[in-house]
Amino acid sequence: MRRIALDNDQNKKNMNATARTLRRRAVAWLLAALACATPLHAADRKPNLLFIYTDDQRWDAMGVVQREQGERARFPWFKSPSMDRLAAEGVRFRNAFVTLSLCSPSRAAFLTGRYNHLNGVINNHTSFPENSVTHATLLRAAGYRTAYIGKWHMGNQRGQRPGFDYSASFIAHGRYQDCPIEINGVSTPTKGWIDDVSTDYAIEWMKQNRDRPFSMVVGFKSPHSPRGGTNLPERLRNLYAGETSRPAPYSDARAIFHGPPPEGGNQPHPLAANSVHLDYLRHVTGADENLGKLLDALNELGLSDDTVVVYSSDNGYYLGEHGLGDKRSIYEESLRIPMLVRYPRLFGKGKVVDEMVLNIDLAPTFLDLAGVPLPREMQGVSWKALAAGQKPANWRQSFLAEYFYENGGGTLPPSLGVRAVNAKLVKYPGHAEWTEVFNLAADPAETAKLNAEFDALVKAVNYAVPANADKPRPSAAKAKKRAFPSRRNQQNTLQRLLRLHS
Ligand SMILES: [Ca+2]
Repeated sequence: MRRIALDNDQNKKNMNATARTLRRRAVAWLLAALACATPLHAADRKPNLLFIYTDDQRWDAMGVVQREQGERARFPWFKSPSMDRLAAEGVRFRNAFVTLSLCSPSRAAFLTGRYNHLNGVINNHTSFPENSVTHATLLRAAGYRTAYIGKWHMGNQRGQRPGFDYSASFIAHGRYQDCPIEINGVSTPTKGWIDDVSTDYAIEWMKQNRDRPFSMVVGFKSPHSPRGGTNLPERLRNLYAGETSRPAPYSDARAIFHGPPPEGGNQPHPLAANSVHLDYLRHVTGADENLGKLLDALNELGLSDDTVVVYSSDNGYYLGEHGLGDKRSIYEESLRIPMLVRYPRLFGKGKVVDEMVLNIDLAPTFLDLAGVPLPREMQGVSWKALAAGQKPANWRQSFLAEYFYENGGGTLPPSLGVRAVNAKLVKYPGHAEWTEVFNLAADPAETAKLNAEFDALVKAVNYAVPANADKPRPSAAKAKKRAFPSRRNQQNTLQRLLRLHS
């Protein structure tokens, strides 16, 4: 071994110079190592935003909710491993609602953050206004790449989806098998089950856009009718065979607008049938499988930590409760939606939040997460702080629910309601005799109306359901004459009513 002499000045100088060089190299290496350990985009990059929503999935069509409900669960054997995974890795909102329980209006509300009487889409026959301000238009202006994949369904609108750089989407309801889709407006044939196809397009687009912040919406067609048989992929057609759902509770508590039962008694609604439930849940399982594929793709692309994933549905669904099927009216089964959120950099794991969140909150939340200022026109509120485990002061205690007459909407009347934390008031314009008030804390099934007491209170406080809860505040001069009460008055009225029954 070669010995190095260390006993003269030159050697000492050489040693000092070598030490300095080594120190410089060590510092340089350390900096390089730190840079590698912390990718540039992780600290500074804005999060990706991925919103996945189904069509007509009621809030309890999730395995995690069925288990939570125990004896009250209607489908205790139902499994949704991907939704459960998202709930375990993120936050589940247990009180999530739409402001209008119908497909196109809710889709427009998710995009605009605005109530439907303001965003221009109040029925299923209206195209989304091309000049609308949405989370997509604002995020695109802030440097995001934006994409819309899958079901859009606002009227028969076709063409490039407004506000999105890229779209792969079908017209209206499309069909479950071999559905032609429009790639940036150009009709293209596809093979296979539509939600599988949409997922493939979504994953491919994420791969191509992984290097810069993106915002993507994926709309599944499931579990919207027509369901079952060849509307399902072969792999799901016999799933849950032999299982039985629990009967619809309070099916005899008929919706007020349907009047008393006919002679001979109540006939169950066709959507109360077990075979309907099995097909419905097979479709939800198909959506769950594709949610799983999207989550796996995020993992494989190394994007899971940097992507906010939100999973929800465009409206709830009756399966026989109140003698009803489908949606539209504003009892709980129709108004409630699933809402799961995951963002490991900011939100906790396996958390639940009970504050009320709405479909109109999605756009403000996405903008908030991306650091984009919120436009005044949005009535929704960002739930970023809620999902991060904070308790924002003055979080909403009530919201307006609405439904408007539509051609083809059947016999359902327009309705306006105020849904508060523990109470609900529903008015049916032109039918004062149908007014309903429920104490949700004592009667979550909405079976016992408290109208008489409410009438007395209405007289006492000059209360009326707001025709438009989001009109600008009246000026001071007009305030005395205002036609609708303030939010505080709405809440006070309901609270006083509840106190009478506590
Ligand atoms: Ca729907």
